[in-house]
Amino acid sequence: MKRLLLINPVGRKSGYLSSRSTTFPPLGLAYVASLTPPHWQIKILDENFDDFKFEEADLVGITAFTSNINRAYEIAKIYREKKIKVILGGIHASMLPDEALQFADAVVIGEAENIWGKVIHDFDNNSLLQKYNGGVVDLTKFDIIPRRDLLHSNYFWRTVQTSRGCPLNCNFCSVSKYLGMQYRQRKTEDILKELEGIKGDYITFVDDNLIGYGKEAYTRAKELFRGMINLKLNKKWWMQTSINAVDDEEIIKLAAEAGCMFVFIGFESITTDSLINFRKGVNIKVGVENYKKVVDVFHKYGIGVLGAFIIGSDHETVNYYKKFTEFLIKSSIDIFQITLLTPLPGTDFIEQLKKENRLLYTNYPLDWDKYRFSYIVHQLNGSTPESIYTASNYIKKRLYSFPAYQLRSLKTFLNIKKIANWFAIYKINQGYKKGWKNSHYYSKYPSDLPKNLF
Ligand code: B12
Ligand code: SF4
Repeated sequence: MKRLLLINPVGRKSGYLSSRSTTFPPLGLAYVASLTPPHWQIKILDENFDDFKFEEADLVGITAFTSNINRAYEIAKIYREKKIKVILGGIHASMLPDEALQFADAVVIGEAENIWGKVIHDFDNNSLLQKYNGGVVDLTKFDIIPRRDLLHSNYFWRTVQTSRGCPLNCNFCSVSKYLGMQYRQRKTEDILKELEGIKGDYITFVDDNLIGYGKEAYTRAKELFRGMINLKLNKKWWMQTSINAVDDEEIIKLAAEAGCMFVFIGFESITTDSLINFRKGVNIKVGVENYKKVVDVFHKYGIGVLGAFIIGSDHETVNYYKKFTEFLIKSSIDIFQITLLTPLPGTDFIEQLKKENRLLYTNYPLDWDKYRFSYIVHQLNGSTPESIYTASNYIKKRLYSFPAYQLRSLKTFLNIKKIANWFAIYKINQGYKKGWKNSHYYSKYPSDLPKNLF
C-alpha cells in the first residue's frame, strides 16, 4: 500500500493555540483523507499535539493558513530534500499558489472534493501537474464524511462544516474570495447523518455562518435544528453567525433547544465609519445602537454571545479606546475576541494597502508569520503599531481584571441561566485571557493609555 502523510503544521503556539478550549482539528485534512482511494494508507500528523518527527511516506499533503505557512514550507523542505513529493493545499496556498509552488511539487487551489482524485491519479501515473484548481463544489451532491478517526483524540471539539461561501465579501476577509460569494449549503439529511455518527458531545460548526442569509437559508437552519432535536442528538455546540440571525427568533429558539451554547458574531466595530471601510453592510443595516438588542435575543434563549471586534483602523484615538472599552463592558457580550486589523493575502484590503504603499512587512514568505491578527503590519493613518499594542493591552486588561471579569461571568450566568453553557463560556474566556497573556505585546507594552499617545 502507498503511504499518504497529511500534515497540520503549527509552529508558534500563540493566540488560539494556547488553550485546548480554543484549539480545533484540521478538518480539511480529514476531508482529503476521505477522498483518497482505498489503496492508500493514510496518517495525519498534527503538530497541535505531536512533535514533528520525520516519517517515511510516498506522498505528503500539507494544509496551512497564512499564520503557519512558514512552518508548512519548513516541513515541505524536509520531505522534498528526501525526494518525497509534497502537495500544499488550504487557504494560503489557494490565495498565493505561485509562492507555494516554490516550496512544493504541486498546489491544490480551493476545494479538494472535485480534484483530489485526479491529483492522486496523476501521482500514481507519475504525471503530477503543478497546479490543480478544485473550483467550488456543489454541496447538495456532497455526502462525504471526513475521516475523523484519523484526527488526534485529544481535541475537545469535533468540527462539522455544513455550508461554504459568503455573499458579503467584507474587505478584510478572504472567505468570499476563497469559497465564492454564493452561500452553498449541504442537505439537512446529509448533515444529520454525519452528526449522528460523531462520537463526542461537543461540536463546533466551522461554517462562517451556520444560519446564513435570507429565507431559504433560514428554512434550512430551522430544518437542521429541528432534526437535531428530533434525533435527540444531545450535542452541545457553537456556531458562527451574523447579526441578521435574530430577524427570525424561531431559529434562535430552535438552536437553543438543539444544544447551542454560544454564538460567535462579527460585530467588528462600534463606529459606522469603520464598518463602512470594512464593507460590513449587515452590521450597518442593523446599527451599532442595536448590538445590545441582538445580544439580548440570544440571551433570552440561554445562548451566550462571543463578540468579535477589530481594532487598528485608521484614526482611532485614545478617547475611542476608552469609549470602546466602556461599550464592551456594558454590552452584555459574554466573550470578546479583539484582534488587530490584518491584511490577508487575496483580500481587497491588502490590495488597497499595496496600492497606497502602506505595508510595513513585505519580506515574504518570512513576514507572513506576522500576519496573524496580533501584529500591526501596515502603516496606520493617525497612530502607530506601538499605540495599538498599548490599546489592546489597555482594553484586555480591563476586560480580564477584577471586577469586570468576575462581574461579566456573573452577568452571563444571570442572563443565560444554563450551567453547562455558562461553564463553556467560562472556559473560552479563560482561553482568550491566556491567548492575550501569551501574545508578543502583552509584557512589552504598557496597559495604560497616556493622554498624548495619539
Ligand atoms: C474554523 C476556523 C478557525 C478555527 C479553527 C481553525 C482550524 N485549525 O481548523 C479557529 C477559530 C481556531 C480559527 C483561528 C484562526 N483563523 Co480561522 N477560520 C476558520 C474557518 C471559519 C473554517 C476553517 C475550516 O475548518 N474549514 C473546513 C475545511 C473542510 O475547509 P478547508 O480547511 O478550507 O479545507 C478544504 C480545502 O481548502 C482543501 N484543503 C485544505 N487543506 C488541504 C491540504 C491539501 C494537501 C489538499 C490537497 C487540500 C486541502 O480541502 C478541504 C476540503 O475542500 C475559516 C473560514 C473558511 N470558511 O475557510 C477561517 C479562516 C481559515 N481563518 C482565518 C484566520 C485569519 C484565522 C486566525 C489567524 C484568526 C485570528 N484571529 O487569530 C486564527 C489562526 C489560528 C491558527 N493558527 O490555527 C482566515 C485565514 C486566512 C489566511 N489567509 O490565513 C480564514 C480563511 C477566515 C478569514 N477571515 O479570512 N479559525
Ligand atoms: S467576515 Fe464574515 S460576513 Fe464578512 S465576508 Fe468574511 S465570512 Fe462573510
